[in-house]
This record gives sequence, structure tokens and C-alpha cells, in this order.
Amino acid sequence: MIPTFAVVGHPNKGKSSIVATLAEDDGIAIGPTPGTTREAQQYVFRLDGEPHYVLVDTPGFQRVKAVFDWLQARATGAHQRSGLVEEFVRVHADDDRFRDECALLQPMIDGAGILYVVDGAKPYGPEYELEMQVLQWTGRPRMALINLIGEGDYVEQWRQALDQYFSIVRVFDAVHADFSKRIALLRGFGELDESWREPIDRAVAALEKERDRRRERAGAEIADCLVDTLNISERATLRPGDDAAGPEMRLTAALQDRIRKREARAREAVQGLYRHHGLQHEVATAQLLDADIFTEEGWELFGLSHTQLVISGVVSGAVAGGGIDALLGGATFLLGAGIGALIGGAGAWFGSDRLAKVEVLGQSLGGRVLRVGPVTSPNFPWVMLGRGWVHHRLVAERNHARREAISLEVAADQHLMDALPDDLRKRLGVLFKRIVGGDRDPATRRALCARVGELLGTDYL
Ligand SMILES: Nc1nc2c(ncn2[C@@H]2O[C@H](COP(=O)(O)OP(=O)(O)OP(=O)(O)O)[C@@H](O)[C@H]2O)c(=O)[nH]1
Ligand SMILES: [Mg+2]
Repeated sequence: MIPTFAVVGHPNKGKSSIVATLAEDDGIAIGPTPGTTREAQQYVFRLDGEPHYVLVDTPGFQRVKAVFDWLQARATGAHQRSGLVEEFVRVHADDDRFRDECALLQPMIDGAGILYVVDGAKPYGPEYELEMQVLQWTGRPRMALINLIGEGDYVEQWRQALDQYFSIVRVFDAVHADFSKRIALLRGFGELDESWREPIDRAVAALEKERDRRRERAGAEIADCLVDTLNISERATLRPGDDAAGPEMRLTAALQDRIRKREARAREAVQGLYRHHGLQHEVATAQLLDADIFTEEGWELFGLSHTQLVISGVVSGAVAGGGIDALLGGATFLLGAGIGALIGGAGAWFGSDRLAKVEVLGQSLGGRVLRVGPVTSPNFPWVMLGRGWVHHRLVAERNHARREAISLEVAADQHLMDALPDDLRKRLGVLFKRIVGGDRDPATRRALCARVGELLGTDYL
């Protein structure tokens, strides 16, 4: 049997949040009012189609005292307790008063382990004791999870009480726990019962492998988006005597629109890799990621600073000949010292005149053809990459219990891509140049995928 865990506890303590995070399912209902979960519901965690474990989300205890009284009135010895719990559920299967209790006890009767969830931000109280006793009477392997909803800290109190009834007691914040905490918790599940150790070890190994694979695939999605957006152009035929200004504006707008759509497609793919299908709506509210590609602010924030554009050799021709290497050696010396004068003032790298190539192509049968694009601004690939990086970071680290809008603090004067190690920035710069230059070699694409994947694995943000 696949290891199965019933997540139980008082109403509104974060049971569904824990299920959402561990099952990677952002479709599970989570809410601030007690009684959000009305029915027990199974969630199978699968990777590559293979089921690894099952979590059963349950409604909270409602009438635990009545349950315990019923059990106790019939108890004769410890050897009969689990049988009595079974009998309770059988007898009350159609009794509406014990609907929630039956729903939460049934999975245990069917062989599930128990994850008892409490809120460590609120003080311990004797009303929980009966819940713990009923769970103890099931005789199933059980672990207590101290979730923290809010500011208070009563963890020690809780520990002392929980230690009496549970073989393992852990603090686990369903909303903020990172990958390593999730893995540590899973390993704990494996310790609950001898027969679960092996399948849980396999689940952990599969999850770790999946994490690398997701990053790799996300790197490829972002790299492909870069290659595509660096090659998009728009054309229109000009009739004799037509002024090019109007069509040029229209084509520029169309070009920008296609780039935006391409990026949206890449973001969707990255979210899909991490099973964050429902994120789309929230991303729209995230201030940073929602910023349009074609704004000067975003350009500054996500891309390279002017200084880096020069010292990385991204802006060829701005410095004569071998000057770039000399500059790299003396980067600190140059910072703030006349760089602006070398490459032009702020804003010189943004604006439609510099953004994309605009060409009137030769006479064709229908007339002259106006082409806008591809985008030639040297910062463009860096801006796109920076946006992809930030988006990936937020998606990859986001728990499935987290439903509020995502946001990221970035100082206004920060240039994200400046945070890259020089070596990586240099390699990326070389690849960008090749792609802008029309290089279609699959090896170039592969190299870009690998470099972007490397970037996604870094912690520079
Ligand atoms: N800050 C914070 N809030 C949490 C955490 N876990 C749950 N919450 C919030 O607590 C509330 C209840 O969470 P649920 O997961 O719906 O709780 P539940 O135990 O399933 O509730 P019922 O289904 O009503 O019994 C929601 O508003 C969650 O966003 C947490 O770890 N940190
Ligand atoms: Mg719930």
C-alpha cells in the first residue's frame, strides 16, 4: 500500500495548507474561517505518473467529547480500543452529528498514518486532549505537526503535551517551509512505520531529482523565450508616397506585443513545471513581475547597469579595440568615473529609437517593405533574462499553500543582472551576441539552456 496519511486536527489549524504544500496542489480550498474543508478528500502525490504517497485532507473535529464518551463507556481493555473506534464509525456512518468525526477516522481504519496539526501560535488548552486521546485509541502511527499561524509562540507548551501522545513532534510552517524542510518532514513520515521507510526514501529521492529536472526544464523554457524574442520582427508594405512614421509606430507596438505574449507563454510553462497553474491571476497583482517589459524602470531594474554593459563588453564599439579587456581588469577603477560620458546618459539605452532595428527593405512588387525588429538594444536580452530569473525564483520557492500575491523586494537602484558572477555574465554575453547575430546552431541553444539553468540554481537575488 502507498503510504497514506490522514491530516487531522481542530478546525482552521492549517490542515489543508499542509496537504496543499506536500501534495503540490494549489487547487485545495484554504480559508480563514473554520469549516472550509467539508469532506475528507484524498490527494495522491505523483511524480512521472508514479504515486509516492497519499494525503487525506479532513474536516476538523466537531464533537470529540461525545466520541470519547461513547468509546470510554464501552472500553474494557487497551487491546480493544482500535476495534471500538472502528465500531464507532460503523455505528455512526449515517449519523449527521458525527459526520466530520467519521470522515476523519475512516482513513485511519483503512490503514492511514496520522498527522495531527495544531497551531503553535496559540496556547495549548485541555480541549485538545480528547482529540489526542481519540487518535491514540486508533493505535495508528502518528506524528504531530506544530504549524504557526500568526505571531504567538507556544511551541514548548505544545511540545510537552504532544510528546505524550505522538512518537514524532515537528514544527512545520506549511506556508513558508522551503524545499529542505519539506524533505525533512517527509523523512519523518518514513520513520513512523517500518513499512513506509522504503517508499518514503524513494519519494524523497524522486523529489530531489525532480527539483533538478524542473530547474533544467525551466532553464530551457527561458532560453527558448530569449532566442525567440531576440528574433521577432514585424513587417508592413508601404505604398508609394506613404510616410513611414505611422506604420513604424504600429509595427513597434505589434513587436512589443508579440514579445510580451511570448514571455507570458514562457511564464506559463515554468509555472506548469512547478504545478502552480493557478498563479496566473496572482502574478498579475505582483507589482514587480507585472511591470511591463517596455518601461524604462523595468529596463533599469531587470537588466544590466550601464557600467556593466560596458565592462562586460556587451556594448561593443563603445570602447575601442582591446579596451574592453582592459576595462574588465580595472572595473572598480571605472565605477562611477565617467562611464556615463562614455556610453551616453540614462535612458540612452531605452526608447523606441534605440530599441529595435528599423529598416526599409528594397523595392518589391507591392512597394517598399518596412521592417521593425529584431530588438537590438544591448540590454534587451538581459532584461528578459532578469525577468525570467525573478519569475522562476518566485514560482520555484512558492509553496502550494501560499495564496496571497507574490512580491519581491528589490531596491529601486538595483540592477539585477549586475549580481551575476563575472564568469557567467561573460558567457551569457557571448551567447547573446551569437544569437543576435543570427546563430541558429543547436549547440548554441543548448549552451544557452545550460547557462540559464545555472543562473536559476544560483542565489544571487
Ligand atoms: N501565516 C500562516 N498562515 C497559515 C498557515 N497555515 C495556515 N494558515 C492560514 O490559516 C487559515 C486556515 O488554513 P486551512 O489550511 O484552511 O486550515 P484547515 O485546518 O484546513 O481548516 P478547516 O478546513 O476549516 O478545518 C488560512 O487562512 C491559512 O492561510 C501558516 O503556516 N502560516
Ligand atoms: Mg481544511
